[in-house]
Amino acid sequence: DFETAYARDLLPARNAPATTTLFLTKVVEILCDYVRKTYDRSEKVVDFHHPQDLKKFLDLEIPDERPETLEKILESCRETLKYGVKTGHPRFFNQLSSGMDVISLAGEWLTATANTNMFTYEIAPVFIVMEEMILKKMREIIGFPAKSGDGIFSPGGAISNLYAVNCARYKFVPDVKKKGLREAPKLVMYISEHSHYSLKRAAAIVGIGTDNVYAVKCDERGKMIPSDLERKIQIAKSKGETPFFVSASGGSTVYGAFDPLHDLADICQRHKMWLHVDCAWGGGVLLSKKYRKRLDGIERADSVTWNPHKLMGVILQCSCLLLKESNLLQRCNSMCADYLFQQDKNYDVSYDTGDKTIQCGRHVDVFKLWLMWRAKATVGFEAQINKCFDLAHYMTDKLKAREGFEMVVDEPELTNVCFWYLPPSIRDLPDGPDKRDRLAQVAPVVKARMMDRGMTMIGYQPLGDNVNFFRMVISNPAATTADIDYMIEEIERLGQD
Ligand code: ABU
Repeated sequence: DFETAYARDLLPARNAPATTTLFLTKVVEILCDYVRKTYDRSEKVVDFHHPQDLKKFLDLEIPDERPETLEKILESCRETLKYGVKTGHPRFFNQLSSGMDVISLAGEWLTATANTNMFTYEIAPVFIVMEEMILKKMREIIGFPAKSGDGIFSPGGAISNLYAVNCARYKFVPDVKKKGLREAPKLVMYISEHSHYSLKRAAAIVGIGTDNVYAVKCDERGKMIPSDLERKIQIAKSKGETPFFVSASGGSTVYGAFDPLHDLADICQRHKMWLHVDCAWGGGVLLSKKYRKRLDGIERADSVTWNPHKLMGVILQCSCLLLKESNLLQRCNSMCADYLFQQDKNYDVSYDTGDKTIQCGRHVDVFKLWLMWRAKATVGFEAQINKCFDLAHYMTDKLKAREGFEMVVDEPELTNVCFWYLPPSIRDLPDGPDKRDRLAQVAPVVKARMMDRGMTMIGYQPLGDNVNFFRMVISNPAATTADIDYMIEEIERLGQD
């Protein structure tokens, strides 16, 4: 009877295994109920409430004296899931990461049960050898040389990008690790105007400074223009600056654009600069024979960010930084703390990955990917990714043929479908500031109404000269053409004047 039982009645209490098993079985029932509802289209994606209301009816209090009963604890589990967002729902199109792969989920549950830390082999032996093996496989898929290279799983694409900037900076000015930036040349780096904001923040964190991050122009499809990069490098050099790093996008965040990697690699080679490819979002295309050419030239990069929790649909979070050069991470980041990384251990201490990270403790992110990859094989990922592309093409064709919709990018290169919805009242207005202002209000209003109904979700944003437009992201293999139709019809319903 959980009404009268408490945490103290569970293991490690005496005679507690049966109660513990029963309690955990109840938790698993709650989780399985949530998984079932996630795939049920009659269920809402979100039961949205504003923070002030949510705080009123959620019981958030932390007791100081009187612990809650196990029944209350189970109730907290139910409540937490009830008011969360079902990011695995087939009608959730809001984010680059979506879906709920059941095997990957099982992997995450196991990982939590193992409750260990990736910093040393001695406490995570199985996960450490898995990580080594998976990173090697990902490097091979990229096309990096087989006999060298390195990598690390990190807490998200932003941190993987930070690793890349930090490693490149170390490679160019190794002294910076000890002496700081005071005696370093004025390093400058290049991103595209559509790059993920984390690259600019990485520059702020490592002391390069955001003023020294130059944004390279993109064409109308969102692809970096190599001649503008070349021009900006020449200008920097003429001012005595030291260009050292270019970040290309392999699937930009909003448009899903792929930068021309061979052209950028030629420029980096000529100017002896580091080429990073941020394909956090689009890295999965490497697994598709049909679409991997989008990333032609990636093998010429020095570093790559690739998030399996995006296009590959692995449960959050799962992000990798892959490097062409061996040992750079260790040289760049090691602090040799001998309370943790003793060099006289009874095993090969190169397997203690903790000293090459910018963290200390590190979550196990590899297992859910390894398990999922085994369960579906590379061909399974390929089929799932190709399906997302098919859906994006289906939606693009539909929008083009439908009155009231206008594409932002005519032919998406990835599975981002960016478009405006023009309600009847503004459709026939002449182009100009008034129409733009009114169009800019459409997406936020429709989105707010959509959140209130809770049956589907899509994102929106402005970009450059383009006022607010919708960004549909298709990365959930559970979605179907009917879900795409539902979204289009929902926008029309909610977008009435
Ligand atoms: N790298 C985070 C991407 C966020 C999103 O658009 O889903």
